[in-house]
Amino acid sequence: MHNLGQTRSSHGSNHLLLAADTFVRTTLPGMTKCLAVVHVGPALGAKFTEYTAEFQSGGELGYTPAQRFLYVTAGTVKVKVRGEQHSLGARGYAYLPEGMEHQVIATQASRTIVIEKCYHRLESTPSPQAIISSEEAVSSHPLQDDPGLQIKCLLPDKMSFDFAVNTMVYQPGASLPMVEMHVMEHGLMMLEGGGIYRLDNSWYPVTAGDFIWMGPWCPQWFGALGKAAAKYLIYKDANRHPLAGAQQ
Ligand code: UGY
Ligand code: MN
Repeated sequence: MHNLGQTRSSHGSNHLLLAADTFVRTTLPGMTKCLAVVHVGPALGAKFTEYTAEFQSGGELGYTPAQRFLYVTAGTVKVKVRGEQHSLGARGYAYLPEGMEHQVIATQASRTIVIEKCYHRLESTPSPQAIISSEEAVSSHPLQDDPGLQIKCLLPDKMSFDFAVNTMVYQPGASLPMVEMHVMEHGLMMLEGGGIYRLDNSWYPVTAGDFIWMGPWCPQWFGALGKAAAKYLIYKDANRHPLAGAQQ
């Protein structure tokens, strides 16, 4: 039905909310039988890019010059790396370090969230190794002792990683315990349920399928609504000095 120009999508000075009705598909270099919905990237001031890859059976991602993290939301993909082949189903994920040759091929119609970031190496810290895993294999912990808000950290808590990717699950009525304002930026994909997201000075109703970008120090808060848990996958930069990358 024609929506008369209405959408929940919104573009603020330090945040972006993209509802699925405004997604535009494109092909990135090297992709075959695969379309990308690019949610955020340096064109907006972000220091990473995040996109949804929608594969036909046999579809494949192209080359990236950066680190790549992928999380499967539907279907099954094969990740070929270091001469091995791994099959990832829904909630499976992979971290591929910068410069590590690999292939990602869908074995059926599939959808993955892809995060890519140029690596910021720390002198005297070895670069991270590839990780192939599944969310089920990761244990959760509550945020600030609230059992209604559970976090899973999908990447190791090590200085060699310059970003983190977590899942956060809120029982109905659970919320962030404070309005956060921090140097890190976020890319967030709502995976299940919904609620109200405060971004800067606006409060948005959000639901599964929405994408949110929060720039550095964007005021942020979330409360889950409805009768089922709300869950999101969230990226944040991590473990680097705030002056890293600044011009002399
Ligand atoms: O890790 C975080 O900064 C997270 N608590 N932020 C968020 O959920 N908006
Ligand atoms: Mn945050």
